[in-house]
Amino acid sequence: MSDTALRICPLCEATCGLTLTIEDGRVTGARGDREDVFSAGFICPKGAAFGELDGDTDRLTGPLVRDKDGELHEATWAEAFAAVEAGLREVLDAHGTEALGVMLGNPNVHTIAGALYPPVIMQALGGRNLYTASTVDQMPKQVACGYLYGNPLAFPVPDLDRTDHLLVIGANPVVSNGSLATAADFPGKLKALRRRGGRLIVVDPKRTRTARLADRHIAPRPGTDAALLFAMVQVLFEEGLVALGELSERITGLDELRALAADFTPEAVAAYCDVPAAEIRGLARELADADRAAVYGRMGSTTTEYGTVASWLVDVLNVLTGNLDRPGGVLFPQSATGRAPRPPKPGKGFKVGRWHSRVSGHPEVMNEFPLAALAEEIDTPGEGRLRALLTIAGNPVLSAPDGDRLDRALGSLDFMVSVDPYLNETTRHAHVVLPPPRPSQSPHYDVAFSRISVRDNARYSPAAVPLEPGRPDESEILARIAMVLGGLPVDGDPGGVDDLVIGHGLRQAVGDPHSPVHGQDPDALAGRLTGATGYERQLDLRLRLGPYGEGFGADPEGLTLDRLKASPHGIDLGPLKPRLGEILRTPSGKVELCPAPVAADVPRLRAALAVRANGGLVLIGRRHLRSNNSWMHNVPALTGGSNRCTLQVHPEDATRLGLADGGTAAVKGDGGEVAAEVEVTDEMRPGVVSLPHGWGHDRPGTRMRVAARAPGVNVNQLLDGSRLDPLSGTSVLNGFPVQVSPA
Ligand SMILES: Nc1nc2c(c(=O)[nH]1)N[C@H]1C(S)=C(S)[C@@H](COP(=O)(O)OP(=O)(O)OC[C@H]3O[C@@H](n4cnc5c(=O)[nH]c(N)nc54)[C@H](O)[C@@H]3O)O[C@H]1N2
Ligand SMILES: Nc1nc2c(c(=O)[nH]1)N[C@H]1C(S)=C(S)[C@@H](COP(=O)(O)OP(=O)(O)OC[C@H]3O[C@@H](n4cnc5c(=O)[nH]c(N)nc54)[C@H](O)[C@@H]3O)O[C@H]1N2
Ligand code: SF4
Ligand SMILES: [Mo]
Repeated sequence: MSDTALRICPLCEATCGLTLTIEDGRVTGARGDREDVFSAGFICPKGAAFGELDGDTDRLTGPLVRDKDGELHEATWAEAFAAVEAGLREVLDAHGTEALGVMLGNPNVHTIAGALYPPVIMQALGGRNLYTASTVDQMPKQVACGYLYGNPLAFPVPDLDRTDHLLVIGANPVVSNGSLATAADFPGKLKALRRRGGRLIVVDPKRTRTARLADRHIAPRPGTDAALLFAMVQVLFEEGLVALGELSERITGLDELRALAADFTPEAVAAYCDVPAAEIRGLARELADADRAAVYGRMGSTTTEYGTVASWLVDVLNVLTGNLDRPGGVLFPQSATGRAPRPPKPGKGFKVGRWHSRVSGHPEVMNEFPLAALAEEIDTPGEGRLRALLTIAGNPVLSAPDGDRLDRALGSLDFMVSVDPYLNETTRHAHVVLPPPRPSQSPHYDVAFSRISVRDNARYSPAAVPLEPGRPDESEILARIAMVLGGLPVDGDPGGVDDLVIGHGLRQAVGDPHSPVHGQDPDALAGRLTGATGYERQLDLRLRLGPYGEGFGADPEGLTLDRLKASPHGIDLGPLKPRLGEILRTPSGKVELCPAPVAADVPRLRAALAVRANGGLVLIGRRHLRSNNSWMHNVPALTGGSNRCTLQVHPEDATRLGLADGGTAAVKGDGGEVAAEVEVTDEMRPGVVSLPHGWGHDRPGTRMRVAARAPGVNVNQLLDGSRLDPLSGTSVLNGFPVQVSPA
């Protein structure tokens, strides 16, 4: 018996709609859903392998619990939850809240459960030891947006369908399919931009697949983008090209910015960036000249030595050219599950450092400490040491600096719980592993990515394959953990967690004079929510009270979960619209163009300009279309073919270093040494080598048999965790020094 079901792909940020073929409860095929309102049939090899990934026989089907001899064995769900309760309670009772750390990994932004329950878990715990993948990723952008707009989650995204000029800084969307700019078929949109006469310019030390599509490719020395972007700002001021348009009344700090940029002339930065001054000047003039332009930066701009400064300057350029909050420029999406628009008002502004980490004194940023500091918080003795850890959808042994140290630290914990479908490099240390069901058995709504989509839309896929009786979904798993941390018995009704969240949300809404339900009875409103499960009722609440919602009767045509379910290919909510006024929550109520904490980091950059490059090699990362971070190397459909974990080296460097294509190189960094196969390619810029992350599947005690056969090496072993962007606590993963020699 074969059947089809629609499912939004959770495997990257593009959120493509898939049509799954299902036979006897197994996914036997996946193709693009041509009727999907957002992706219109686009699919990539990962989406096409959804069935293989979903049906991977190494996926855990039930929980694992560590016995007294230290061995993991299969257990019932009731036993596993009881073990979680006992283990966490013991640590918390003996050592207090601060003894438990929480690590949230990337797939949390790809699940409903990951969107709805981790905040409840953190609140129930009341602790200050949160670590996430953000500090090996986009945190610099969040900090920059926090200061500029007063809201660290307000990301302006490039209006890909309408722009005339796209300047890409350190992103490779033809391979990554886009990030912090959710667009299905990003490659197609870049081609369409060029077809309609627009320009694509890529700044990347490597001639990537995206760079090959571009009108122009500029290859700076890694880590120098902040200086290059500053020089563009300087040119805009110097040549009278600043054109704020309607933004002129809505910004502060223009004079301070001009003064700060004054000495970053193209000539002053050219040698540091290794880009001719005339080219930098040209970049600025072309940007100013374009009718509608967007500057867009990603990993190559954020995970660098000056990540926050570079991320800030990306937005500064959009402001100075009048392209912020304008069609064809960069705009703030309006998510259907976000808050309904509020009248503009000044906010409290963005602050970091409300508390500091125990060992290195890192400031908290958005309640988080740097992921790079997790190991030291566990293995450094003393009062307040982390003794227990909860990981949800994370594999920091491979994704964070110095995996060997973290690996040892995790092995020393009194108690560790992992919510993860695999027994991998990280979860192998857990005392209890709680696997979520397969993606085909999980519902989907992109709470996170609808905040950053290049076109507003709402799409919901219910689970395509029913859960086995007694099997908890990921929402229930996380709700039960929240119950333990909140002091409730773990075997109680997990729906109570949803009721609490819903009750809290409704009480806030009825007390809010701008809400359509102001003054109404929250219990009566709760009774009107539909949805078969707690998370569905939460979703219904968010949709109803959101910007497109029916507001419990206020707009009878508006969105509800039922309406969304009646549109299985999704609901298109139109192109992005200007809405800066609703976004701004800075103390001044304006875009604060020259925030003091960012300006305070500029002398560090200025000092770097004076230091001549020593000619040493630096390393950058890369991604592969058939992979995602560390967890897709166990699927034969996505891993066959030649070795992908190679050290890419420019021919000149290869000759100078005595490296042969196909030979082995020893690569050494602050944190250790790895040996990798050499791939000589002139796509690299001289002086720069590249190694992908997410590899190194050769540790014992994992259960990923395919991955273990071609383990690759862990690039993050080359780091010791000390190189951070100081404003965001984000690791420098791109542009760090290495030594390379034949092995
Ligand atoms: N050197 C270097 N390091 C990097 C990067 C780089 O470019 N270079 N990139 C960084 C970036 S951008 C990121 S986002 C991080 C990622 O860092 P992590 O989030 O730590 O790593 P992932 O490999 O994404 O691990 C995801 C984990 O979630 C599990 N998982 C998959 N699906 C689900 C699910 O539905 N539910 C649950 N509970 N678990 C699930 C997987 O089995 C895996 O254990 O890595 C960072 N590390
Ligand atoms: N196929 C695939 N897709 C993915 C992922 C994956 O692993 N595989 N991971 C997902 C995740 S978690 C994320 S965060 C996104 C990331 O999405 P992207 O940021 O688009 O992906 P990267 O490949 O990290 O691209 C970073 C680019 O920056 C360049 N770069 C490195 N250093 C510098 C520098 O100093 N300056 C400049 N200008 N450029 C530099 C690199 O050469 C690279 O081309 O991708 C997502 N999508
Ligand atoms: S591009 Fe991303 S969302 Fe689309 S099919 Fe591929 S992995 Fe899935
Ligand atoms: Mo990421």
